[in-house]
Amino acid sequence: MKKYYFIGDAHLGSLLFENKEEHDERFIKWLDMACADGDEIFLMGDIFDFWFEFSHSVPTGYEKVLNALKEKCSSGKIIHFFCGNHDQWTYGFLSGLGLIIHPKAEVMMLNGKKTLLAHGHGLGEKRRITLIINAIFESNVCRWLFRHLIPPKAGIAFGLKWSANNRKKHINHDAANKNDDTFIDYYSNNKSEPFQMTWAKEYSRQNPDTDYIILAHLHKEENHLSANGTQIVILDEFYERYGYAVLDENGISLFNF
Ligand SMILES: [Mn+2]
Repeated sequence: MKKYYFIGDAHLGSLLFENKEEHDERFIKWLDMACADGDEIFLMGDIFDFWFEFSHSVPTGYEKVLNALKEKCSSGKIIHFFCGNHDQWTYGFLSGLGLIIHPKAEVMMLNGKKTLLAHGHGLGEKRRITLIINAIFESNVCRWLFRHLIPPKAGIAFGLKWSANNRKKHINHDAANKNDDTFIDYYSNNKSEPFQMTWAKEYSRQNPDTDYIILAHLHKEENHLSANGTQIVILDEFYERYGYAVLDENGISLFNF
């Protein structure tokens, strides 16, 4: 039986963090722990707050984290990288470190259990503006233009700002947290069921042989057993509560680092 570790939404490098280096260090410490104890590591998306590979350069400031990832891969550790909505623009650099890149959702057999894995953005999404933004981000034409026509320095600055503003907007929308300037996601206080959970329940209904569904993106931990017996797990974020999950012979367990 193998032991698998899962982590998502670390948002490394975010302009909203007071001490980015400290946050990077904590992520690397987690990686050390997970690699020492686990067989395979799953990075479930939005590990970076903005990752974009230009034709001749990649974002700076992530060197320590990238070196740590490269070192683990070189030592033979299997590390999966599921693209999130903040770090979906990779064109060979991250796979060059040894990471196994998954641009989309995947179904894998983990310890004989049928497991659906994805970052989770866009799944069951009904908000028009989010669908439009997702389509732009995924468009090959837009990606090519951004990679080749925008100077990398300006592109990265824009990306980090977009990311931080995005989060701030969600915070401001949330009346209960109007005065709270921390890194709280909109979904954390949204009363209705997240689209992703509704989507996952429907997926389980249509694919009742699915044992596990593991997602991230919502910045809020969920652990739900569907009517068909699928365990739906949504990972917590890794910047405040430092959530992560482990899958081994005892099933899935959720922890805080
Ligand atoms: Mn996300």
